[in-house]
Amino acid sequence: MPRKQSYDAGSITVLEGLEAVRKRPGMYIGSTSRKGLNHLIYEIVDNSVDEHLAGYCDQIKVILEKDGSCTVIDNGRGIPVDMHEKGVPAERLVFTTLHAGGKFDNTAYKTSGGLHGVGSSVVNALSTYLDVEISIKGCVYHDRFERGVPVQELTDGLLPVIRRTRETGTRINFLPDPEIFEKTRFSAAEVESRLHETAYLNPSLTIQFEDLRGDEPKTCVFHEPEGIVGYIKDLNQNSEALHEPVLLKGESEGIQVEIAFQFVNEFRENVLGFCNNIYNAEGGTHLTGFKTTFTAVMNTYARQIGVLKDKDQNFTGSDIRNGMTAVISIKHPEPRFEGQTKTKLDNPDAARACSKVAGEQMVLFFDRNLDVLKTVLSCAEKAAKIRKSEEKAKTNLLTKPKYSFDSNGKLANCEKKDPSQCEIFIVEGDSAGGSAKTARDRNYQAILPIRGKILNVEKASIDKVLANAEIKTMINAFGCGFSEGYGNDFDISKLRYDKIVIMADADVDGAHISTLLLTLFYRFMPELIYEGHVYIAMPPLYKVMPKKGAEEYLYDDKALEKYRQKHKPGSFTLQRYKGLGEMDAEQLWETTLNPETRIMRRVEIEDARLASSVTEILMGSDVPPRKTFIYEHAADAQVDA
Ligand code: TSJ
Repeated sequence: MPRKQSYDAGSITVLEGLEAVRKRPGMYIGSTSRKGLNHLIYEIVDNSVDEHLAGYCDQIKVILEKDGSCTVIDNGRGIPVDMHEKGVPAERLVFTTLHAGGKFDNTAYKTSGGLHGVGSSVVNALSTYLDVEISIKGCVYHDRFERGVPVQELTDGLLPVIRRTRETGTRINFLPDPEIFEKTRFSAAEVESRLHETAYLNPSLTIQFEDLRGDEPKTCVFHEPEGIVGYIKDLNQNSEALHEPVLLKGESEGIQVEIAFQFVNEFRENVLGFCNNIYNAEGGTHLTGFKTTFTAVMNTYARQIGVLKDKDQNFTGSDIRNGMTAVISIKHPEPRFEGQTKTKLDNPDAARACSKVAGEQMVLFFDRNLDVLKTVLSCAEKAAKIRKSEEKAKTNLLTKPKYSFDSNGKLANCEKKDPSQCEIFIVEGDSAGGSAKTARDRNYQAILPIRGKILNVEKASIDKVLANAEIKTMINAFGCGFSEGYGNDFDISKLRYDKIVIMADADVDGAHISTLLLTLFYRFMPELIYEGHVYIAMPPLYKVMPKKGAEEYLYDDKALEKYRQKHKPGSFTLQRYKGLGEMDAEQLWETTLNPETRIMRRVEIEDARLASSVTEILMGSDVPPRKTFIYEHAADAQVDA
């Protein structure tokens, strides 16, 4: 059992025993999947962000090295290296003792901090090696650990100096341990998007990102002096904005509150919450506090300026947020989280603070900006009108016999009824759908062919979404309804399939269809993704048939390149699959249907968030960003067990 002891005036609780971390890594970093892997970087970077918040660091650099390791460098004060108790440098304690935070202790104040807030010692325990260079007082000090154990010899109990410097700061280089992680390749797209987010939330910080793993090194710099206003502009860059972004800022009960919002000409809301720089996927009290007050104040205005008459009912909260993009960022000294993924802020004082700041500041703004007020209220009017027709559409959908899920004759259902054993494949195109129907094991595999491009739910009103034949068929087939804002009719316990597999061609159109589907699930059935029911099939691009030896499927161009290096030209024939439709039933069974041999990838909520944000990119005609996105995601393919 780890021993709990106090030191440092009782402000931090120390748990010894990194072995506990290696035994149950999931407890400390959530999972050992790619998500957990990327999390290691954030745990380290958060320390530099803390140094920034303390006022001593304005540059952070994150490098994905060619050898698969990651380097994080900051220009802060440097982790203290002087002697701490029992002749150990203070820095050693940072990396070898489990810090308070997360489940163990919530009293230590930390302004930044990861999902579980356990920090650098956990990263150290889960790394093959972790190398440290600290620049302080004119010297660069060196330390090194292997699987959490110090291997650098000390001189008189102190770290050796490896060179002199005029700078100060900390540099960490670590390699995630393949014994711990299922996947050891960091996702550049995800890390990049998270670093960009951090830059938006910390306007005076500059974050440099380098990915040296590919053939051409990639560098980008994130510096966002406009803060969350810049974030709002970014989120809305492909939408028609109806006014300039609005910033509401203030402090209450020791909680700093910043809210930025902007309405666009679209039928959707996108309200993101952050506490201490951490995204709250499940929302929480800060969002409810803001939303409640925003609704109340806007209804009052609506009556004042006559948009609502005495006899009219109030607008609903989602009427009023129709078209809204908002970021709510608070700094809280003692955040507490709850929910399925511990990402829902739970502090009641955060609701009060956001309500108070929003209420006071929005009145100051709208009293002086009547044009924006009218614009926002006209979005609410449109939404209310649609809500009424939508209520009709909903009743229509619900009055249909609930269990006739084959509403338009295309679903080829499976014979088993036990959801835990059933799978449904959503297949692009009728011809591929036909082959899949022949190839499947009809005992437990259902096939739902969908035709061409499905509706982009980000661009359509709810009644259009529900009127869409493919979407209706999917909702009916899954059996659990859909959720939309607060009108939550979604019931995951009714789900008829354990796995929902998106099966699209390995090309740009296929990727587009996958993102549209992910966006649909993300917006209307997010629990499907939260609970891990959604998968993406990874059909191969090539089949190689050597004159001697076994045939092989190759899943990307890199694999083909590798194969070509190992096999002489002329020693094999190459078949290229332009689409799923080109595979015969047996090939389709082997590559995408048979659980023993297929390759598919479970979708995580982060993928869906990204998908939702790249839908626009994929819609456009510019090929390069699409290629990166697809490639990035293809690289994580694995055989599903
Ligand atoms: F996670 C980590 F420990 F590995 C790590 C820490 C990684 C990186 C990239 C940076 C850091 C880090 C820590 N940067 N800056 C600091 N600052 C301190 O640890 C520090 C320095 C001075 C004082 C002080 O009170 O004088 C206090 C602290 C916490």
